[in-house]
Amino acid sequence: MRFPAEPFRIKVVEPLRRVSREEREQAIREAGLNIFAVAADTIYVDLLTDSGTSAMSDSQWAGLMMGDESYAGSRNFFHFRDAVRDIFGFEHVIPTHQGRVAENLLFSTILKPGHVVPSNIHFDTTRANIEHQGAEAADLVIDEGLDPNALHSFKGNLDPAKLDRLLTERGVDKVPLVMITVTNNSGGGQPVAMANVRAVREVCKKHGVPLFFDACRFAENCYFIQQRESGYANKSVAEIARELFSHGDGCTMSAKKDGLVNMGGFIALNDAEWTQRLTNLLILIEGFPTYGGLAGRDLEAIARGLREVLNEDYLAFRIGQVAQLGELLMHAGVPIVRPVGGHAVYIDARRFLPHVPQERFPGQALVVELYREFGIRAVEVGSLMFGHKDANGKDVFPQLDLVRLAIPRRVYTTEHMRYVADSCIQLFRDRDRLKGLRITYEAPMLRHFTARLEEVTEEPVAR
Ligand code: P70
Repeated sequence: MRFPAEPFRIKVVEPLRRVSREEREQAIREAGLNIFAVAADTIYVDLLTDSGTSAMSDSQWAGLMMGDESYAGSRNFFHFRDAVRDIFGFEHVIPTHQGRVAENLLFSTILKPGHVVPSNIHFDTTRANIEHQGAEAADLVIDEGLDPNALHSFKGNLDPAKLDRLLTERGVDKVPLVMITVTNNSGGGQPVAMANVRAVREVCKKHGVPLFFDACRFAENCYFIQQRESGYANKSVAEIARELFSHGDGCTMSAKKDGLVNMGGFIALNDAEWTQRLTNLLILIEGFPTYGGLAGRDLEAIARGLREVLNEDYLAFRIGQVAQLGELLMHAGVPIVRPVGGHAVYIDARRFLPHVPQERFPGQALVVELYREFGIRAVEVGSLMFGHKDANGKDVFPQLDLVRLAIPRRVYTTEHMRYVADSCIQLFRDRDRLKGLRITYEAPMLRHFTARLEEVTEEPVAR
């Protein structure tokens, strides 16, 4: 497929050291076959995450020099607040140092044990912050959103009928807000349609419940609306964003994604009373309301990044680059989740390694081999990340074992992507030699970050 070439040129370069296969072999062994424990310096193409890994523009770097580090009333706060107000349309803007703090502030202010918060699919940190309050996180994505092969233009949509049922059954007193994650990261970076947001809004209105967005990848979502939803082809992405957020009462945001910065986040909302309560807690845990855990220069970089991310030449390149990686893999028969989402390509590890059963972590086996052979870092989103033992000590596995190739923004060239595609294709041809893994150490929670594993040499038990 063709897509617009990079709408930027390179002014500063960060050299990449190519290390030998032997060096990588040693590094991954010492890391206990856990990619999180490998030194980033030994990686050639790092696709662990698109979060906090963007390249800033010359304007953003220049903005850093304009940082006003006054404790209160920094000029950069006003630039930041005005950018958020212009783009999202919410009145009150509360800076935080990253997305999960915005979530923590919001949920610890308004949630009580027994509450339930519906979303299309909550991102892990969002779910964890809800559960931390003794509340329940309910995922109500449309059925197609859970099927890796269902071709649907807006697989991130929240099912309004499921939402209506939940609100009727639980009662509005138990549901202080509804959320929509754009794009739906946990479902593969799939977009949500404007029509769906309107339908969800109607259900919320009927029951009198506020609607919030997890806005991390809002520009990518709005670009998909422009490209795919009827009635939006002639609207700018900025106009679409304004319309999208006009249906909500507020949002949480990790600016590490579509803010095009390496650190930062915020909450934006219209309700003055909630703002007051959130601000009181902000001062306790993050800082004064005009900096919220960030330096003045960081606020300036976010203000500029939020405006830049709406540039449509950038978005056409960005979405095209990710889509092209997906197409190269698909054409070679590598099983991936379809359609390709906004920020990442997901490989279906169970179909890639059908001879490795789920209890032998096919996704992680693939991640280890991509690093060992090619110096590429991906992340497992499957049995290692989500598997756990039930009350009887029996293993419970998720439906899907995926490997995510998340693409940092404005960082890698098209040739890097071709290298990634060629490497995955070569590995696919050699897949029969890959072995399953077994855990030798695991922590009681969030085990994937610190687990240690080893290769299993004997034949896996037949199931
Ligand atoms: C990712 C990172 C972060 C995130 C998100 C959504 C929809 C909130 C947050 C939290 C996390 C990650 C995963 C694997 C490896 C490295 C990092 N997503 N909502 O890559 O924001 O990180 O700023 O607290 O996607 O998907 P923050």
